[in-house]
Formats: sequence, structure tokens, C-alpha cells
Amino acid sequence: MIWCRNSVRPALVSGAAFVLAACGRPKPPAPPQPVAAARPAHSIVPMPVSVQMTPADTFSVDSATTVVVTSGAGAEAERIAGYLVYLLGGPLAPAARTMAEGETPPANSIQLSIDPAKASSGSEGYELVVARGRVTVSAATPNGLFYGVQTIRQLLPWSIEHRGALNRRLRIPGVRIVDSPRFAWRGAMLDVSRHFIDAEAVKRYIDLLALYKLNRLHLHLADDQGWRIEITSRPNLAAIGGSTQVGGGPGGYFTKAQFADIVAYATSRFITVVPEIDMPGHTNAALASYPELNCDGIAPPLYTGIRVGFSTLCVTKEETYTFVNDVVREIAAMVPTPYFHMGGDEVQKLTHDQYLRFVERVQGIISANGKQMIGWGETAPANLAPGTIVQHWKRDSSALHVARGGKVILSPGPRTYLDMKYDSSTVLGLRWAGLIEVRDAYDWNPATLIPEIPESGLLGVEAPLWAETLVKLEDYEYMAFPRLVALAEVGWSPQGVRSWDAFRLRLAEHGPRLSALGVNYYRSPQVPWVQ
Ligand code: TNX
Repeated sequence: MIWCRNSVRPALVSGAAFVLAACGRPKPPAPPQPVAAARPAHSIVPMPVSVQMTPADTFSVDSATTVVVTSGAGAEAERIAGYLVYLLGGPLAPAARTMAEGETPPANSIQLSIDPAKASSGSEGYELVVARGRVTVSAATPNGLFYGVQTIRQLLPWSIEHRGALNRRLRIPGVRIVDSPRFAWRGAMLDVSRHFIDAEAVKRYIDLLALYKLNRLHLHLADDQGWRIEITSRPNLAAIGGSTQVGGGPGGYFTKAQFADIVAYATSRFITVVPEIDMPGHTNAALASYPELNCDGIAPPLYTGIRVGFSTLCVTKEETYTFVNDVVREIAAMVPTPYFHMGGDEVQKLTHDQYLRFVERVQGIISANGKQMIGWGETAPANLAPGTIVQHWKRDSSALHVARGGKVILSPGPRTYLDMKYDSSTVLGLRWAGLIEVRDAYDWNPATLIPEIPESGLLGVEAPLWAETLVKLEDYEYMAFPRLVALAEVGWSPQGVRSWDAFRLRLAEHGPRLSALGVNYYRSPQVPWVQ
């Protein structure tokens, strides 16, 4: 036996290999090990700006824990406290109350406070400290508090998502977090036109957006296959235009009351609803409902296929602009939010000049109704006001709009299109923009996507979910999750704290959470899912 000076006791070792290693020679290659992925220190998605774990400081939630709101924080903060109590769970939930002025926060409490001094972290930022006897979330605005609460939610075990699981041992790991979003616009788009999903399904989607700190829900409310919103002055739009969908199913539409319910629900989760009525193309449902919108005055039949580009409003008729004004006016009154999306994509039946003049006229109608216009990338060459927003989805001249002082939302097809297949074996979805695995959805930098558009020209990012091939809610969820989670981190986290290798490990921990929420997500082979 050979001995080296630094060797360990002979009883613990045997064989020449050890002896050589102990003597400082190169080790032979280790036999392949089953790779047990390392568990991350936390699994917060999107990754916060700064996270400092303080392992000595675990906070335990028990039946004596109280959620307290500091005096003067306001009704919104109180509502968020109620939401946190709800998240903490059922009949065993700790109580929430507002503290008296000057009162010291009690021990064993989770304290929410509005602190104008935190304004430096922006209108959506927050600070969270989890210490042994106390958790504190402070933010300059209720939006920030809400996001701080979402972070607490993700620090808690996934079992809190399971409303039926009442036997809980809830521990929040000690941590100090300072956080705020990279982009103001962190959006998701739902196409409710190609197939219709009801208000309850939309609200469920809204709840999932909130978990990942997304703040815009763009609803694509009208296309060739269906008109999905009640317009009182134009009843045929819903009655006729809303009566079918791709494949010929029954379609449907939101009544004004249902739409108001969606908007209110989104607002309660700090999500702005962005209504889109696509025009002048993608309008067969409207053209079928009102013959006068057609240049020949003849209403075409309803359409249930998936071709694009064949329809257009008659841009040379005044009736068309009266119609647009009626629709914009009524929808503008339904949403308290500043935006109206006029679509503007894939128009093949007009000259370029006709198309641009139409876009400019609609921009005027939208602004006369007090809203800010958004248009797909094709609208960029029109004479747009700098306050108008362009949404990029494929090669376009949106850089032009930035050069004139306007802002752009990025929805690049090969990264953000949730209707693209994951791989060649995905049953649902399309593939014109490519196959999009989770890494493709995650691993890109908005600031370098279009070389002529610097970060300052970007409002943010958005992931559209087009629904030509999606019928049931499970279909929508399968295509959106987990790619939408990846997009949420692209939109929120600074590029410097993002890495695919770390993200996939954090995302892996969201498998049980999504399952507890009943989400039908895609088990990507790129992610070492925790069971
Ligand atoms: C392009 S993106 C469209 C939609 C389709 C989608 C399918 C855009 C502005 N237009 O009409 O549903 O592709 O992926």
C-alpha cells in the first residue's frame, strides 16, 4: 500500500485510485451519476432585482398570526390584506386589521404599509423583509404591495394553492427583497374570437397572470370568425357576428355586464384590460352582420375557417367611420383604462395608401373618444402620433415609430407566440413562427431584439395566445404554461439577474404549484420538474 502525507485513515479507503488521488495526481473520470438537479434557494418567478436569504429568520404562520395594515395605508391596502388572508387559507386563516395611528406592529404579524419614501422603486416596486417574528411589505403604491404579496405567496409552500388542503404548516424563509419591474407593460393576449371562452375562464387566466406579476390583459374581441362583445347601437354584431366560431361551433359573446365583471376582476388584480377590435381586415364577422360595411352592400356569409387576409371594411364609405366611432365610443365607455387596440394587421384587400389613410382616421376617432391607440406593427408607416403604441409581431417598421418618439410593445412571433407548437409532436397549435420550447420563450433580451430600438423605446413585452386550434380551457393552459411564466420574467427581471440555467430550476418548483391550481401545463423535457 502506498501512503501519502495527507491521506485519511486506511480503514476508510481502499484501492489504488484513492491512493493516486490523495497524492495529488489527476483523478480518473467520475462514473456517471444520476443528475439530481440542485434545489434553488428560492423559486420566485419572476426573479426579483435583489434577494438576500437570511436562513436564521424563518417566519411561521399559525392561528395567532395577524395581517396588519399600517394606519392611513388606505382601502386598497386593506383589500390586499384580505387577499393575503384568503391566500393563507380557509377557515384557519389569520385575521387582518388596520392598526391605530402610532401603534407598534404586534409580534407574529405580517405588516403591509404604503410608504411614499419607497417611490424610488417605481410605481410597482416593493420591499419585503421576512424576519423571525415579523414580515413586512412596504411599497409606494398598492400595486407594489400586491406584488410583494405575490412574492410571499411564492415563498410559501405550494400547498397553499390547494384550497382543500387545510392541514398546513406554513413557513416563510427569512429573506430581504428589493424589487421593481424592468418594463411597465407585461402583457398577455387572449384571442376569444377564433374560439370563444366565457368570462369565468378569462377570470381564471387573470388569476394566473397575477401570480406572475403580469399587468396587461389584451382581449382580441373581434376577428373574421366571431364578434365577442355586445354593442348596444349595433346589436347584430353580437347576435349574428357572435353566433359561430372556427369549426362552426356556437361561438358566443360577452354581454356588457359580463365584460364589466371581467374588467373589475382584472382591476382587482392590478391588471389593465386592453380591448382590441381588429380592423380594417379580420372583419368578416362584422361584414356579415351589417351589409353596409361592404363596398358592394352585400353581407358575406359567416366564416368558420382559419384563412387570413380576405376581409376588409369598405374604407371609402362614410358609414364605415360612423360604425367605427359607435364601436370605439361604446367600448371606451366600458373600460376605465387608457387604451384601444385597433388591430390593423394582415390587410391584403386595400392599396397601401388606402390602408394608411384608414389607420390615421381611426387614430383620430380613438383619440376623440379619449383613448390612446395601439396598432399591430403594420400600422407603423402611417402618420402616427407619438402617444400611439405599436405592437411588433413580425418584421416591420416599428423602429420608425420609435424614431418619432413613440413606444413599442414586443411580441416577436418566434419568442412570444403561445399558439406555436413546443416541438414537432405537439398536437395543438400552429408552426409558422417556428417551434417554441420553453428556453426559446425565455432566453432573449428585449433590448437587443431589434437593433434600431433601444430599451428606452420599449414599453414592454406581451405574449399573444391565438386560438385557431384551441377549444377547451385546458388547451389554452397547455399552450400558455409554462411559456407565459418565462415571458413574465423577461418582462419583469433585469437582464443581469436572468439566466436560463437558474430559471429552469426555479420553474421546476412551480410544477406542483401549477398542478395544485389545476393548470394543465406542458411538462417540458427542458425543465427538471419537481413532483
Ligand atoms: C397572425 S399576429 C395573426 C393572427 C393569427 C396568428 C396565428 C397577428 C397580428 N395576426 O391573426 O391568429 O398569426 O399565429
